[in-house]
Amino acid sequence: MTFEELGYNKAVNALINFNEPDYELGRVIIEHRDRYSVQTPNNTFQAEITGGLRYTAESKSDLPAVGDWVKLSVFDDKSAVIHEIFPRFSILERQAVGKFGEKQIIATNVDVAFIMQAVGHDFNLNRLERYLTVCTASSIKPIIVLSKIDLIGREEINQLTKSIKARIKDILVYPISNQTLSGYEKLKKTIISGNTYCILGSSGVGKSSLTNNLLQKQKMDVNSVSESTSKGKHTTSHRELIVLPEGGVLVDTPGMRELGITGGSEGIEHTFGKISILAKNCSFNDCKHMEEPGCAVLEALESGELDQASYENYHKLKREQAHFSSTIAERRAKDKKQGKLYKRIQEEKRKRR
Ligand SMILES: Nc1nc2c(ncn2[C@@H]2O[C@H](COP(=O)(O)OP(=O)(O)OP(=O)(O)O)[C@@H](O)[C@H]2O)c(=O)[nH]1
Ligand SMILES: [Mg+2]
Ligand SMILES: [Zn+2]
Repeated sequence: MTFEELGYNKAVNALINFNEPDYELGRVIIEHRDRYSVQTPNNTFQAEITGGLRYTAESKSDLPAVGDWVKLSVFDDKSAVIHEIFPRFSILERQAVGKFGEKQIIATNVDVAFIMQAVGHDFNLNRLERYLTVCTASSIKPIIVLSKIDLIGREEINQLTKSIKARIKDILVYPISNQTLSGYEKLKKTIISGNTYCILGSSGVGKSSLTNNLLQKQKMDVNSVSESTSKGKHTTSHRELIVLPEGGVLVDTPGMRELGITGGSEGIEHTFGKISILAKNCSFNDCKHMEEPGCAVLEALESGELDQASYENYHKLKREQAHFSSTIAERRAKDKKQGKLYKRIQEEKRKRR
């Protein structure tokens, strides 16, 4: 295997200048409870992190994640220690489930995300906009994959594709079937050596089925129970980075029930490009498009030029993002205050000595 086959491309090279004879460069392919599987061109290592790395980590984001390029010292042909995590050119992250104001990394150094939705009851435009927002906020190119098209007719497939394009500008949509392999040739053309792809989507849409088909091996477990009885059951329980035989690196992920928005508002502005463009014609620069006079967004809504559901989703994601940012700010302020208090106590102790 070469570094390129492992996903080392221009974007990575711009951030890493690795030239240390005593160490090896590797990529984290699986995150276990207390260790990591790290792949190098010649070997797969089970690696722990140095104590230093563990103690200086201020949050989980400072620890290795699937997709990271790391500096390794090797013990034997199986075990190694991670000394350093190299800067990431992209971080795919969401709000940690049940922990407001905390982030959870899904994968790093990802070039393209396949946002997968199955035709039928999984299909949901609001959720597509949410996934797109998360991807564009992380500078990851999103591609929509519509799966299970063997279950519907051609006409219906065209309708779904049309409804996506009507709401979301400049987006690639690939309808596929993991069963008949219809649409595979087109999708495969987007996968190129040196790039890393991540498959995102709800449980049961066919992420692992796609992974196995591209890998030409039954590596990932696929749900074998009929859909009606397997509701809410997740088949894939961990993220794994997989090197494809025909080039490209793929990260299969467990189905996600929630994809909480983090980060800034650029992702939202980009996803809702239509609103951003309209907003330029609002009377007020800081128009919130709620009830202001001379609001071009509200006018477009009135005339039917802008979709009502998309407008409502825009505000929903905006509120969520603002809430997340303020929680982060509060947390930082609290940490800072506690830090100051701690310092003062230490100083007073010293004086008393
Ligand atoms: N008819 C049809 N069924 C499919 C297709 N793709 C996957 N399935 C079936 O859907 C079920 C779920 O597929 P998986 O590949 O396990 O789905 P997943 O997205 O990996 O699910 P999680 O790992 O739980 O997130 C399995 O029974 C598959 O056989 C498809 O294109 N058409
Ligand atoms: Mg799976
Ligand atoms: Zn406005």
